[in-house]
Amino acid sequence: MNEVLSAYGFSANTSLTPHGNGLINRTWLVRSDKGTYILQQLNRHVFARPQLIADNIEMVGRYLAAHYPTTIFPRPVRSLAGQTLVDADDKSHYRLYPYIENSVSVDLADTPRQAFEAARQFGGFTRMLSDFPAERLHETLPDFHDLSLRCRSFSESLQNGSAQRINKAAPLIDYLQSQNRIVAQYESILVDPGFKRRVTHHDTKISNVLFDKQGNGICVIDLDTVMPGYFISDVGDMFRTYLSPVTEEEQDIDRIQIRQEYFEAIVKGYLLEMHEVLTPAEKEAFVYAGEFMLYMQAIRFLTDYLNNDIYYGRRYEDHNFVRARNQTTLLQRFQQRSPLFRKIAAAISGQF
Ligand code: GN1
Ligand code: MG
Repeated sequence: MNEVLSAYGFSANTSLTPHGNGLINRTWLVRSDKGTYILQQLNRHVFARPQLIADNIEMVGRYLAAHYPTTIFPRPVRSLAGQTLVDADDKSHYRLYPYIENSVSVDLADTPRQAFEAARQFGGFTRMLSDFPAERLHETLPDFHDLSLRCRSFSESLQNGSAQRINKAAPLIDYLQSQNRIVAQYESILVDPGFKRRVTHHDTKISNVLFDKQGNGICVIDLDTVMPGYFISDVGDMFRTYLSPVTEEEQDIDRIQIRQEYFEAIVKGYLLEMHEVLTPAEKEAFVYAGEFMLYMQAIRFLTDYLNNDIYYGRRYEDHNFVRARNQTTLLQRFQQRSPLFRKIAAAISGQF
């Protein structure tokens, strides 16, 4: 770590404290005599080509600076040698961001207003970039939200995974396999000219938005997975992570619930920015967005469970089983509300 800190010119009396709770990268708050920063170590098994991320951030940053000069967009701090990524001896890559003073981040949405503000930030991000040619961005994680591919990986884990775990997860496996119309609908979106490939964030959890002390959204952060994609990824991941009062880590399924006011807040906040950008076909797909992301996350956790936790890791024996069961329960509870939510989304959309 010292070699990394000295690459940025930090002195010996610099303190590092772990920050946030992402599953993939490692993050620290850096306090130094030069000021406060955020340092991140990119997971080199997941992001095999970190230079692509740095290029994307540069392209997006330049476009926003030229077209929306007042927008806040945290760009990486360069090392003394002028690099945006610093290589360490252990082959991992680090980058540094300025810490935005007076910003607040939240780990779990606990008011509908936070959900609204976050949705507005993610919607605003895609809207500001709606004239930027999305295909110019690199796919930092190829096929990241390709549901067909995730299903094939799930099928492979049923062939080659742990027999004991397959047995234990049988009810979850049966339910998820019975829902393959969610995959069929995704495949029809791929060939539907009404769905556009847009600049999509792909990780819209609430901790990826910074708020000010009054609770207004300031900006979105964590641009590792900004790539061309569909709006259902961003809206769906907001439903997945803001609708329930408990996270994907919750073991007690009775506590997993769907909060209707949060659904309304996300649709309103997102449409406030995106109503002129989204096509009619996309506006009809809000509820599908939730099913898409919940289904994908349920099968990703379950696949990893069957493959003995090689991707997400685990802190206890059945951790990924618990996560998969949590996401499957949330999917089922979301589906129970779908007819009502379709009406609500259509009504909100009609207000713009
Ligand atoms: C990972 O690292 P984190 O927590 O931001 C994953 C997301 C999942 C999420 C589930 C690159 O995100 O796709 O939705 O875990 N990111 C990657 O918690 O796989
Ligand atoms: Mg992330």
